[in-house]
Amino acid sequence: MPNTGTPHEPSLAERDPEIARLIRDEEVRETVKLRLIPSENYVSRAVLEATGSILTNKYSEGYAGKRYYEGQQVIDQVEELAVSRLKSLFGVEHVNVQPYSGSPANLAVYLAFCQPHDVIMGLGLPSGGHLTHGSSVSITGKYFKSVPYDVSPEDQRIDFGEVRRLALEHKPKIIWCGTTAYPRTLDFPKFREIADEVGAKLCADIAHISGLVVGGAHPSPVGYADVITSTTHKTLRGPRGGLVMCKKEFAKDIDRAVFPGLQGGPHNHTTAGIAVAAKEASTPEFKSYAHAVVSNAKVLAEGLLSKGFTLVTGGTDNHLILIDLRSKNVTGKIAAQALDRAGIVGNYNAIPFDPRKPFDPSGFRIGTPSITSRGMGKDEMLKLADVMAQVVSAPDDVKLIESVAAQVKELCLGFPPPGIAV
Ligand code: DSN
Repeated sequence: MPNTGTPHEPSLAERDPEIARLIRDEEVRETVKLRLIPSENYVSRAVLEATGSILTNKYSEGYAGKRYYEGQQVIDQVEELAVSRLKSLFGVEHVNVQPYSGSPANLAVYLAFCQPHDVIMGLGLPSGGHLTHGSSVSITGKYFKSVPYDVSPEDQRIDFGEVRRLALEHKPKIIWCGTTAYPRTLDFPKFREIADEVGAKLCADIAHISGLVVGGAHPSPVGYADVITSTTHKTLRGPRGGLVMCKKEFAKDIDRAVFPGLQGGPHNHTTAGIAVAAKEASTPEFKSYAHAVVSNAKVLAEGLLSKGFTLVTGGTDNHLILIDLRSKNVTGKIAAQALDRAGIVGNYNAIPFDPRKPFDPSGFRIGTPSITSRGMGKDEMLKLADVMAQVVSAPDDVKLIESVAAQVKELCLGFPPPGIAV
């Protein structure tokens, strides 16, 4: 049982009823709505307990056995357990579990391997890349010379001809392979070939797919990438945090970059939550979950196609679907807001070569990690495609949206999410 304080201490509800009520409101929202944002998920009760523990009280700059504060008898064990579980889960030689999230994990990679103004390459943001892979609005596009590669206009898949041509021309220090809005399998061997040809380090950012990778539902970059980064809270189903994994030869550079290069004390309560998530992710049940995430996404994609939706790349290989709403004559924002009112929560998103602006783009991004964590399957995916089509074709129809919201709520109540007492 978690320590809930001494009996004379007020509970959260007594001490701060406003925050207690807001947490309860969010629990209700996460229960009665279909959460389709592909980077979100539900953590288990066990992960929640570890993350909400008194381990938040301790400072522990440094690494196990080499800390700058005394009193690490317990924290060293927590971090060592997290690291050893992650090493065997991913099959890697070294793990740093201290990055506060995915962006700091990626910044640590730059700090370890690059000097300011070095050339770096990553998938462009409009093609489904991440801000920290060299976007001009990110520090990574300001402090480094970013040469983005894109997807092909023909099939909207990564254009390896262009990756190779740009790499040969610009000789990047690092090449990122990683995505936030790309529905297809990443070809790590192909990236490796190009990185070898130009002497670049290959950095795989598997934040979105790390749960699929460890569950065997997406190929692993291990053995191809020099460095692998990830968040811990997406398909991996841990608390919000970050990881950098690498070969032993880069361990010192990566560790120095994370601390003292970028961060101070690690968030030990998060480390404990990640350790629990790593234990959960090593089970056969998690493997089934990872495969179910992908099969649900495929069924949902087929359902959407049958309702006349256009999907970027024509479908999905992973947990994510990017809808091009132009054929439905509605913008991403209008569709996203109408669907949210109907209890179907995704995010408006740019599509490749989007003629519209990023704040009001043509696409809508959804994914199946959260609804699969609730145990939903094929029937629910087909129902979802059906109600999505209804809402998108009449985003101003208040009566329809109320009716869909009621159906969604009923559906959701049949699939209680992990970690939330209904
Ligand atoms: N914000 C994350 C996502 O939604 O994909 C990426 O960092």
